Amino acid sequence: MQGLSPAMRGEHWMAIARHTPLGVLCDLDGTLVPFASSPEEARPDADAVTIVEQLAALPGATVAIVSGRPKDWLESFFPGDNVFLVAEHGAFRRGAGAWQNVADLDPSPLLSLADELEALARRHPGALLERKRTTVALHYRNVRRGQRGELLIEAFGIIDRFLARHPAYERLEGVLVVEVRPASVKKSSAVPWLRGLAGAGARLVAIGDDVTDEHMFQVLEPQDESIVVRTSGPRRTAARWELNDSNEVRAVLRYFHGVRRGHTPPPIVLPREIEQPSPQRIVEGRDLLVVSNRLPDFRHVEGDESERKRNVGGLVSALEPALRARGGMWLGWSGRTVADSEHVESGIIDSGTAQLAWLDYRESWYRHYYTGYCNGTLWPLFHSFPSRVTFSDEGWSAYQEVHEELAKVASRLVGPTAMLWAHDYHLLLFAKVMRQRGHTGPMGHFLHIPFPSLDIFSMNPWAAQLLDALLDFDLLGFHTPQHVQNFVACASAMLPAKVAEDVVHHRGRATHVAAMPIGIIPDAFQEPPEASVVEEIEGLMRSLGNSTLVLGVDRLDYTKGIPERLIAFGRLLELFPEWRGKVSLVQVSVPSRADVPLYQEQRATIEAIVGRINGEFGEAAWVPIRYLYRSYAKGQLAELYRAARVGYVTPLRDGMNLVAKEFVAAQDPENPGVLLLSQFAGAAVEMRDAVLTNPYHADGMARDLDRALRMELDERKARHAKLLASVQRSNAVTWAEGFLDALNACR
Ligand code: ADQ
Repeated sequence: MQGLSPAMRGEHWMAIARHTPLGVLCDLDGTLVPFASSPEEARPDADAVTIVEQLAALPGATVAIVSGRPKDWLESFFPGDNVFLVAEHGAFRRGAGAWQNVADLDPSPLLSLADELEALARRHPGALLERKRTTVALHYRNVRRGQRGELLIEAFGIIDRFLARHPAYERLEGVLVVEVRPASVKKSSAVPWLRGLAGAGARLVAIGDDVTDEHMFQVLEPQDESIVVRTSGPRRTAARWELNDSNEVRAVLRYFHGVRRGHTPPPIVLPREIEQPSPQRIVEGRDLLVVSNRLPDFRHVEGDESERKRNVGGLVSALEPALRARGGMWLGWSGRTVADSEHVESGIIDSGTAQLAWLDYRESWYRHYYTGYCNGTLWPLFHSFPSRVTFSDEGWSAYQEVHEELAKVASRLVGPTAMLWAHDYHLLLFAKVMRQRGHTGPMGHFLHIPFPSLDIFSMNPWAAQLLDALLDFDLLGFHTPQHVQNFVACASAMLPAKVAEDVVHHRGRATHVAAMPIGIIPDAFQEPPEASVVEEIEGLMRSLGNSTLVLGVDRLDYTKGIPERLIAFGRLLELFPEWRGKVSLVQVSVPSRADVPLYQEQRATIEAIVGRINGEFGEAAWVPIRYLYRSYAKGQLAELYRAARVGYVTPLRDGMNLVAKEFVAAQDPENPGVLLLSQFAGAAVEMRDAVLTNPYHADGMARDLDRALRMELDERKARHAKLLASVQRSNAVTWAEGFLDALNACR
């Protein structure tokens, strides 16, 4: 039925308009009524009411207004009972008789949520909270674009906490509104209801603009029609037809009325057929595409569990508001591999937190691209571990091939002027392959790991190609000024590129470079812990003989300096025997890249050192080191951080290190722990009030640990207050918004 000619389209709609029984389900806001700056101002005018009432009055036609609005409000516009009403997304409905309460849910838990969201809305100019009987809706249409991110991140925090306690509710995002409502109540329930009221053989036409209207579209039957109203621009839809705005919706309803009354319709607007996107094709006009190796929150991911968890925590929280506010999408690897002989699948899913476009990798890409060039070449090289680097031609070929494939998918997903943001060492060639495909929109890259010095970087046989490709981006973001300087030094030494302040000129293009240290969402580590979490961590402390806790938390990776940290802890027990029996180190390592031999070796090395130190110093009632090879949920980590006297964060090299920031955020300001931080973590640039240490020097680190353990409360409080202020000021949301603003400004 796709691709009807104009004449056939006319006939098709004429047949529908004449059909008896005909049922129409029409949304109000954004559909029959244009959006206004506040929900109070958006109300059906006399024209809208008349059109609906006239159509509903005709024999064989049944019309329901299906809205998220409260029932009394709807009834004030449509008092007569020939127009059927569905309020609060289906919680209440009025057919020919009295209102029915369909949901029958106790709305009282929503009251405190509404109070909290209202208080939040008051702090954000333009935000507005709408309270309904069974739902609350936070409208942010009037909040300035650059400020929506901060509002949303706080709002999602509040809502997610509520949902954890009240699973019968769900969060639903509409057009610049986020709503919390009973999960069992959806507009889809109106469809069978109206079908029953319309009578046997009915054809239904559902019209709406919002994601809540998609629920109706999804349950229609083949004889029915669905029309999406593009009030807020393009988005993915299950609808077959589209209209531009409420004027066109009214014109179509008038047309139905006219045809059913036997009039020859005037020159009319008819719904236009939507070219249905294939799974790989999305409507152009989306203005932001984020590309990273791993997708956030991707349920089907196999393999490296740790990286998925990591993505879920950090980057996705940072980028989610930006993606939402810009109608963006996220492209990356599904985590699945297919045999080289098989077709490479790609597709799109809605994860609930973001719209995700995924791509499977060939097995040879996994081997040569992911574990090869990315994690066997670039990761150790960029962390200045040249002895761990392997170079292979196959790796470099696969690196280019995966970029080509990703570019092919990306250019189907967005138009040539969209903004693209690529992440990390997996995607250094991304701008180049996109430019080759004619992409003209702004493109930025953020490197999450360090950029090494010239002598190290130039060991890479393809160093010049990488630099040349990086200069196809408009903006390159790094964690620290040192990483920026290293990049600029490499570009000026290895390419005929000219550097003027923070701009590198090459091949007639200008690339801006900047240090933009990433942050965390501090609130996420400051929430009061759940009782079960407190119990679990208290149990752990008891098992340590209630000694003072020194805590290490990392992905298991040789860059994190875990063996060096354990050895230095052993030196503490030798150099300062007074700590024996009084202090324990808990090292939590989340499994990572576990199928790479180097990482397996790390694990064995660590376990051997733990065994040696525990064997040497351990006593019946005291374990010096507890090694936990597992992942923890955020709430558990926060409670562990709070329980620790020292945050022992000593990577040999790290782009930033978020654990350092999380540790600070989680502390009790009245009795904070001390952050012992490697001078080689990017975080050391901003966190000068930590105790900085050199992880290569075991005795020095043991002395620094002793100092941290002995630090008096006044000094701990003073250092913590300054660290916390910086963690709060420069957070994940300001980082993401800052990057996107800078990228905008490049053009
Ligand atoms: P990573 O190398 O993964 O990130 P890091 O910044 O410390 O390093 O982030 C690790 C994350 O994993 C933290 O959010 C932490 O809470 C979490 N995590 C660690 N151990 C865990 C465990 N056992 N259970 C649950 N969660 C655990 C890369 C770069 C860093 C840079 C970040 C962001 O290598 O230098 O800071 O990206 O840019």
